[in-house]
Amino acid sequence: MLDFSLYLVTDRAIARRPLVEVVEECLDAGLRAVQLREKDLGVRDLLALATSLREVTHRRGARLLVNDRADVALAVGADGVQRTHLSLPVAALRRIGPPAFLIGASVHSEGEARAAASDGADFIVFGPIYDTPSKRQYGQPQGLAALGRVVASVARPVIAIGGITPGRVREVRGAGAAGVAVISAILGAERPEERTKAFLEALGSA
Ligand code: TZP
Repeated sequence: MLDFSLYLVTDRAIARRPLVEVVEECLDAGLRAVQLREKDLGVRDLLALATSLREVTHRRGARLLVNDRADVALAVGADGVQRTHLSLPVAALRRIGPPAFLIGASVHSEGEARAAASDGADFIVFGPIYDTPSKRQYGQPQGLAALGRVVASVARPVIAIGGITPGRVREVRGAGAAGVAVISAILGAERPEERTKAFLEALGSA
């Protein structure tokens, strides 16, 4: 079981203020898990940002996962890695990670979700569920019915991503999602901490 239902995914280009500052406010509002996902950053800048995020998450007992870069995750003592189809396989991540290292798998189809679950990923992030400007490159939104099929086909928690807002949490949960992953609805908000609270209330974990 996951100990979080709201998973903030970073995109510093969307944040209206320095990313670490915004993430800290969200943590103070009750956020329990952050995924560092800054694909354009060189490894040293990524490491510096991961170090800062590790500090602010650790101070509040919150989770930090790093997208793709297991080396950076391990170097800063992050709780886990969020893998994509281009990342190290789950078995290799298990070998290099500490015993409780969390491995999330980002997938875009039911087949990928099944494969990730049978490889031993701890949880699945599936999307985009709705249309989202941040992810047009992944094609058409998959919708709630596809989310329901993924949930039914894997014995792992499934987190929904892509265009999620507090108002959509109920239907996403209704389709069986264990939680939601969010970029723009939080980071792009004028008051990210208020939006975080709105998500947590909608998720019933405020
Ligand atoms: N993977 C599928 S959709 C997406 C990712 C990383 C982007 C989600 O961003 P937003 O702004 O929460 O729709």
